[in-house]
Amino acid sequence: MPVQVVVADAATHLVFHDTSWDGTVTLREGEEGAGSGHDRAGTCELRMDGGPLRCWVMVGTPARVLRAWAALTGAPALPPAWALGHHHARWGFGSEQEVRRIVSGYQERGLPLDVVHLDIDHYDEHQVFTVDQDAFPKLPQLAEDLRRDGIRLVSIVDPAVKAVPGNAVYDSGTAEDAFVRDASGRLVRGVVWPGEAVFPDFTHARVRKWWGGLYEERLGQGFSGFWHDMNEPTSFAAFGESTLPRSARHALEGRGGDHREAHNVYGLCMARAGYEGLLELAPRERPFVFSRSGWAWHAALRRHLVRDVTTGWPGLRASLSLVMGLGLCGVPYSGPDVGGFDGSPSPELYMRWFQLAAYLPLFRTHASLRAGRREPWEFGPVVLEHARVALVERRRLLPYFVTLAHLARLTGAPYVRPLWWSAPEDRALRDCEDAFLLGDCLLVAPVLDPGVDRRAVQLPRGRWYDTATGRAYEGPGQILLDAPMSRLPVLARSAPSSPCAGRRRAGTGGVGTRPGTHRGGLVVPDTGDGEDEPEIERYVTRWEGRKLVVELEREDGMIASPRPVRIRGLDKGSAQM
Ligand code: NBV
Repeated sequence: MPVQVVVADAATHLVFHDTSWDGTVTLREGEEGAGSGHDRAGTCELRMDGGPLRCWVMVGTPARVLRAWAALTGAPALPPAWALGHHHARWGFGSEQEVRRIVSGYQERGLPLDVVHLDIDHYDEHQVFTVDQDAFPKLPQLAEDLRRDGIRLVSIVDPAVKAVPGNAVYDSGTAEDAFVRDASGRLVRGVVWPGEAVFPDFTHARVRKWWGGLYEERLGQGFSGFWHDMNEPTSFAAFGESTLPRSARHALEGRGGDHREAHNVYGLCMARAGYEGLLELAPRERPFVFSRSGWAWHAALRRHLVRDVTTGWPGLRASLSLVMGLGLCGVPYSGPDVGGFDGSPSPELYMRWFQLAAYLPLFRTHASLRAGRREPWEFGPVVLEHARVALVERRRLLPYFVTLAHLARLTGAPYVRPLWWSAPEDRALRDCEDAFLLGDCLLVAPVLDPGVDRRAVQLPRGRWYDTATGRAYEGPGQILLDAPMSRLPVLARSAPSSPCAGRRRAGTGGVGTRPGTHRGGLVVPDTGDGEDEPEIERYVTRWEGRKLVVELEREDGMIASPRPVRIRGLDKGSAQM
């Protein structure tokens, strides 16, 4: 994604090098003139293999820059509320019984679970848009039973189509002339999971329309969401590049061109095909399509997964920078495979990953075919109890995540923001990559190294409350906080209010607030799905003598809060609602 965000004393700016060709961006650091006043500016050198030399520059505060970026490329899509809960995936569930066993494992232990993902092993011989009838003979029934328990099913969708007559997708794609060809008109064949395969040319509107219609089969099986994988596109190769040949031809929306130009936008165009198909097939539901591969344009489709992150402490650290980086590039919804894709994490690594991901937009445990287990109860009773705390907290914060999803759609601001988001002039914050802001209200300080039970946290300006102890700290500055295995340090900013679920399972819930002066917070009371535009609620807190008053601001004035309000950091009785 050729997007570059620069934070400097003068201002923040975003540069988008608007071409999908391959290229390099070389950044050279400037030099400070050691008091001589002759500072040498840094430089950015761009070399592209082709395409127009076109770039867009947006300047201002980080929030303004991201707002301009969203205005240019479109608003990020709004996920259905269920997609902001906890997802559990595995390559190799292998059967309906195993899926039911895992789901019961969550339920019997009282662990919240919202989504289960089926990987390529549920396909018939790895063929997309099919089901292995031996292992999953009653998939619609399974989907219905899970749905009754508030759990959605997500299906993996790979673009490669088995090149064999009799495969319904191959046959209909052939009739549609949907597959990528070479310059002499022959089909480009590759090798992927189902064996010899061909690839739809998603850069053609007609092909997208055909592909989008294929999701009807998935909806009929009871799936609610879709996970696009292998869409770089990947084609296995013993040597050379594991993708289509550079000479493969693509429609490129009628202009015509080759894979050098189409490669980077292939995943994006596939997402568009799925998204638009779903909008037509199920117009009353928000399409949930997330993708391993994507590109910078067409923000409505920008929803990503951090791919196959390696199990290990460096992988955990990388997960956070990837989610934060994607957010700054206009992809606000993403998340890693908790525990890492391969191998077997230690209980400590698993726990710390789980705790971090509970505060990231996509919260998904997942692992490879031969990797160790990722269920919270597989790491012993202590980890299980700590995982429960993280899962319950995530559910409590669901209305906050829903609000952040709306704010991302309306303003382009990512849910997960670097600490310098509202104070880019604070150089100490600019150096800090091991903590983040979740919206305006929360500062999360994950543990990213083994053997840590206390960590330094760099605070932005303002008053911050430790959510575990209630103790207040004044920023800017650095503090040391306890980070026992049972929890991560999380601080709440004074004054803004954040929506939290009360005892009810999800929904809009109540408002949690902390004392401050004349500050407010936003709550978006969303129905969870569909396209209805909810009215944004703005809450304001103010002191009235020794009483803290929380009110809802409306066009005709202020009214008492219509929602239950929980005040932290105050003696009982000193708040009025
Ligand atoms: O579909 C199998 C895997 C999937 O589990 C993983 O999450 C993807 O990123 N997929 C890659 C293909 C296998 C790659 C080794």
